[in-house]
Amino acid sequence: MKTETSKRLFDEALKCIPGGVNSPVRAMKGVGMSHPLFMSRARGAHIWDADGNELVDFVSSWGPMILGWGHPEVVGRLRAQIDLGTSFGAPTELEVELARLICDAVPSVELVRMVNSGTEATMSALRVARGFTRRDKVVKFVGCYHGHADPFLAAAGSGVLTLALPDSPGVTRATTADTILVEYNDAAALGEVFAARGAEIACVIVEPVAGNMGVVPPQPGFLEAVRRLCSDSGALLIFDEVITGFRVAWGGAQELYGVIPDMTTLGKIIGGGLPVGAFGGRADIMETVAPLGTTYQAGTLSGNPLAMAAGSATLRVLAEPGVYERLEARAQQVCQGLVAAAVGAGVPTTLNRVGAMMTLFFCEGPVTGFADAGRADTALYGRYWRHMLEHGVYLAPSQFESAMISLALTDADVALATDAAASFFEVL
Ligand code: HOZ
Repeated sequence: MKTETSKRLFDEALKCIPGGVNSPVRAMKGVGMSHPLFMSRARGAHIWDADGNELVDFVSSWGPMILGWGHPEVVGRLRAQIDLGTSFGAPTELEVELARLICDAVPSVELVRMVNSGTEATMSALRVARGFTRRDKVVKFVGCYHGHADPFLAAAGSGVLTLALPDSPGVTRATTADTILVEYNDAAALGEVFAARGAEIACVIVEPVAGNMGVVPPQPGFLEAVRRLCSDSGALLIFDEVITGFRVAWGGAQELYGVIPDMTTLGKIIGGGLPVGAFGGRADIMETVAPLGTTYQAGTLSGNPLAMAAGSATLRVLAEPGVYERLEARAQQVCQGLVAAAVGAGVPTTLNRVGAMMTLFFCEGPVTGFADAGRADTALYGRYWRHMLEHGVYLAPSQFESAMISLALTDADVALATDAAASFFEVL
C-alpha cells in the first residue's frame, strides 16, 4: 500500500504541530507505524487516505460517525445552517431541540448544558459535583479515561495508556491529591474507600462500559454497587457516557444496565461529527450551574449551531424504529467474523463487546480491568492492524481503544474484514 503522500504531509506537519498530530493516538505509534495516515474524505463506512487508499472504517472518528459519513439528513441540516450562520454566541432554537432530544432519551438527564468536547463535559461535571456536595474528592477507576483535564490524568486510559506515558508533567500533585484511584470492576475496593473517606467524596466518575483500555464491560452487580455506595454516602455518581451515549443503546449504558447516575457526560454522537460535549443530570444538581446557581461554567462556541444541527439530525435518525436492532445485528456479524478467524487459528484472543463497541484483545480472557488489558500482546495487535490495513480495513490504531460499528457498514464490508482477518490468522 502506497503512503508517500501521508509520509510527506507528516514531515510537513512535524515542522508546525507537536509530533505532527493534534491528538496522541493518531500518531499510530501504538501499532508500529513510522507515520500516521492522513485522511482526505469519507462516504458511508468508507474512508480514503491522502494517497487515495480506500478503507472500510471501524473507527468512526472514534465514535461520532455512527451513521457513517454523508448521511443525507445530517448533510442537509448542516448545509442549511451554514447559510443561516455558524456561530452567534447567543441562544438558538437548535440547542433547545438537541437538549430536548437528550433529556427525553437519557434517563438521568433532566437538564443539560452544551459544551464543546468530552473533556469540557467531564471537568464541568466534576466542578458541579464538588459545588453541590461541598466536598473535594473524586474517585476514578484505573484505566478509565475522562478526557485530559488535570484531575483525571491519573492512571488514565486512551493515549496515555497506548503510549505508556507516566502521569503527565504539568499536572500538580495538589490537583491529583483529591483524585482517589480504584480498580475497575472492584466494588469491594470501592467499598473500602467509602468506609475510610466516604464523607469527603464529592463524586465517583465511571465509564459504565470502559472504552479506553479497550472495551471492558461492567461485571454483573458492579454498577449497582457503585450506585449504592454513592447513595449511602451522599456522593454523586457521574456516568461518563461520552463514548457509550447513544452507542450501546438509545438511552446509553444507564438504560442498558438499568442503573441511573446523578449526572451524565456526553459527546461524540450527539455532535454528529462536529465538536461537542454536554453534561447533565438531576434538576436540583444542574440548577446550581450559573446563571441559575453560582457554579460557573461558560463557552463562546457552546451550543454551536452547526454541531446542534448535525447532532439533532443524527439523534433523529437513531430514534427511528429498529435502528438499534440493526446496529446490534451488524455488530454481532462483525464479531462472528473476527472471532471465528482467531479461534480457528488457536490464537489466544478475547473479544469484549457491548452493543456497537468492541475490542479484540490478544490474550486469554477474561479481560475485566486494567491489569487484564495489560496482558494483551500489543506487538501482535500491531501486526494484525497493519495486515488489516494492507487488506483495506481501518481499525483503531491501538489495542486499548474500541472498534466502533456504524450503521453504514454493509454485508460486503463485513465480508471483506472477515476475509482480511482470516488471512492474517492463517499465516500466523
Ligand atoms: N481519546 C480518543 C479515543 N478514546 C482519541 C481521540 C483522537 O485522537 O482523535
